[in-house]
Amino acid sequence: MMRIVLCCPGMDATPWLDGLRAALPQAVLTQWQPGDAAHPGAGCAVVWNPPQAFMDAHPVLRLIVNMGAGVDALMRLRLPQGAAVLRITDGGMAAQMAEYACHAVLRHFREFGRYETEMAQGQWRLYPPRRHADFPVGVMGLGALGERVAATLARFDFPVNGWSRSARSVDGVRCFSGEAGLTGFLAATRILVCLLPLTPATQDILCRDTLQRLRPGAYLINMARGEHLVEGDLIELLDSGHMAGAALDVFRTEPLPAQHPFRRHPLITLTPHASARTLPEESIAQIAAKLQALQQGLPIDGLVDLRLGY
Ligand code: NDP
Ligand code: OXD
Repeated sequence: MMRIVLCCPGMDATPWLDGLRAALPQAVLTQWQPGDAAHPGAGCAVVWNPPQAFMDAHPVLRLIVNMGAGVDALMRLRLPQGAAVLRITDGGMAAQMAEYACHAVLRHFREFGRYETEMAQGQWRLYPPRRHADFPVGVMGLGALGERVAATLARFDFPVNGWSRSARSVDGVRCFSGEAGLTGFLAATRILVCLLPLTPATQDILCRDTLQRLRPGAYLINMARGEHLVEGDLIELLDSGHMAGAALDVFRTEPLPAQHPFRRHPLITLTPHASARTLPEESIAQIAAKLQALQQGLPIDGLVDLRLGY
């Protein structure tokens, strides 16, 4: 019998408990709360932002299932020796990421923000049409989310570049990879979309050195993690005129403090970590299907490479 312990402090666990119990009737599912002792016999944990105390209480876990796509918070913990980590792949988030990226790219490219402001001021002014060829987009990260975003943007006739760690091929996308590919990728890109996992190799990657290698009038869309971006560098490059704007969904400190300079910067558009919401129904179905496949010895995707951290 499979014993599963759920740990997601600060979240409403009810839909997850009900959904996992319905999808895995043969499993015994309990919820761990901060202050609890170990739940004996649990070999599998389903977690979101668990504290270190949870891991310390469960040294015999064999599998840790992350309730979201990004495992950076888990990677900061000391995990039980030998435990594998599994994460959500897509789970309905790729379509949401494509919606967010297309909205941000089109809003910038078509100058809708400027028109809205000027109409509200009583003006009526048209700007010359822009050419897609002058606004090449570059997507950093061509995984479950980035690949969908890149392919969707290509359908709007933007030239689209993609960058990943290993070499990839995506229809309609000019693909670059590794450190060696970064220079060409940045030089070919004006609108930069970040969908990288947060790892030691990608932390602070959106800094002065990379952002200033983008084409002049660059625009940044960060939907991945706040720690990818060196915030002060972005503000300097916006104020110097090298960059034309940014749409930011994730921040080094969340919630974003009310007094943060991003809040009032005229060239920055903000959302509260809303670019892709976790969809419990889809995620539960995916977790249940993966646990059943594992029990039958079938291959699954979404196993995290603990050395790479994603
Ligand atoms: P994946 O693991 O499927 O894809 C990651 C991609 O990044 C891969 O293409 C990978 O390369 C590439 N990559 C990783 N490290 C490097 C590196 N050092 N240099 C170049 N490329 C690299 O992740 P997902 O697409 O599922 O998710 C991406 C991130 O999105 C998550 O980690 C999470 O942080 C964020 N996210 C944000 C949400 C939000 O609401 N804002 C919601 C969900 C996720 P390769 O193909 O070679 O492996
Ligand atoms: C995730 C997130 O990684 O919600 O799933 O950010």
